[in-house]
Amino acid sequence: MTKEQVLKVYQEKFGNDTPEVYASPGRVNLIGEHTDYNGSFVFPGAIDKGMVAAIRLNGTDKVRAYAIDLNECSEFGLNEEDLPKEGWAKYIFGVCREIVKRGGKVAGFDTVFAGDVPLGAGMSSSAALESTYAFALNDMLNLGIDTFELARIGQSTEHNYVGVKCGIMDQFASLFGKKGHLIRLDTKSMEYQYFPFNPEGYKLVLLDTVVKHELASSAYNKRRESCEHAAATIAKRHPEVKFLRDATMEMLDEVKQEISEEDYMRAKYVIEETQRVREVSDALERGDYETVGAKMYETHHGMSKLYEVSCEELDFLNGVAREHGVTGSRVMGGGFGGCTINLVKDELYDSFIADAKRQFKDKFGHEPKVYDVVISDGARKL
Ligand code: GAF
Repeated sequence: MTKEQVLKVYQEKFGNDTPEVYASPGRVNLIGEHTDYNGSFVFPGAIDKGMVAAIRLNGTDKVRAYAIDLNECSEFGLNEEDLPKEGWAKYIFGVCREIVKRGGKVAGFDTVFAGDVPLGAGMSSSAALESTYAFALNDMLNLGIDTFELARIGQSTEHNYVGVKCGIMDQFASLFGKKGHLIRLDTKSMEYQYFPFNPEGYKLVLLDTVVKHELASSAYNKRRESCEHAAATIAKRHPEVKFLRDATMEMLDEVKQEISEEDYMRAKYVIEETQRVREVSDALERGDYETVGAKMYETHHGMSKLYEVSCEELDFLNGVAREHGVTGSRVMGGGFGGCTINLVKDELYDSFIADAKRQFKDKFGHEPKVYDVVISDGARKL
C-alpha cells in the first residue's frame, strides 16, 4: 500500500488528523541460515516488500490499532497485563512493552497498517511489523534508542510475546537494509559490512511453496535448544566456546558420545554453514557466483538432511532447480515451508520458472508463487 492509501484508511478510521507514516521491509537471506542464534554469520538484504503504518499519538494511555489486510481492530493498554488477544496485535504490544522495559516512555497512539510481505513465506513479515513500530515510536517520541537496540526490541518481542526464540537477523535486516546491498552480519560481534549485490547475468528469485507446516515455532525453538546443548557440552572441554560458531568439527566429534544423534546433526550443520558463509563472502568479493550457487545447494542439503527444516515441497523445488542447471537454490529462512531462494542465469530464468510452475502443479496441485528479489532500503519515515 502507498502512503496515500494508508493515510486514507487512517482518516476513515480515526478522523481527519494527520498521522506520520513509516515503513519497514521484509528480507531475503543469501546464505547463513539458523546461524544467527549460534553467534555466527548471516547474509541478508532488505526487500521491496514490507509494512506501512500511519501512526499518531492520541493523548491517552491506550493503543487503537487496525490491521487493514485482515480488517481487524485491537485496543489495548500499555501495561504487562494488557496483552491483546489478536495474534498480530501482540507484535505491536510487545514492541511497546520492550521499549518500556528499557526505560522508554511510550504513550497511547492510533494506528493503521498494511503489508505486502507474503505471510508464512519465510520473508519476515513479523520482523517488518516489529521494526516499523520500533522505528516509528523511537522517532515520534524522541526516545534516542540506537538502531541495534531497536533490532533487539523486535527480537525480544518474538521471545517474550510471540514465543519464538529467534536470532537477530530479520530485525537487523529490516532496520539496516540498504538498496542494492546485502549485509554480512557477524551476530557475535554485531559487526557488519555491506556488499554491493548486482550479479551481472544472474537473477535472484524466490519460489514460494505457499505451504507452512504446523508447529514451525516449537520446532524452531527445539533446534535452538539442540545447538545450545551441543555448544555447552563442547564448552566443558573447551571453555572458549561460547556459541557453536566458535566450535570446530573436531571439537564436536570429541563429544559425539555425550550428546544425542539429533543434537550432533544439528550442530554439524551449523558448523558447516558457518564455514560456507565465510566461503561465500570470499566468492562474492571475487564475483564468483558459481561458488556462491554451489554453496547454496550445500546449505539446502544440510537444512534438509541434518537440520531437518525442509519439507517435501521445498526439496522438490530444489530438485527442479538442480535438474534445470540453476546456479544455486536452497530453502530460505526458518524453513518448514515457505520459499526457496534461487540464483538463476538470465538465459535460464524463463524456462526455469515455467518448468518449476508446471512440475510443482502436477505434483502438489497448485503453482508456486514467484517473487523477483529487489534489494531495498531498511526502515524509514515516508
Ligand atoms: C527465522 C528467524 F527469525 C531468524 O532469526 C533466523 O534464525 C532464521 O529463521 C533462520 O536463519 O527467520
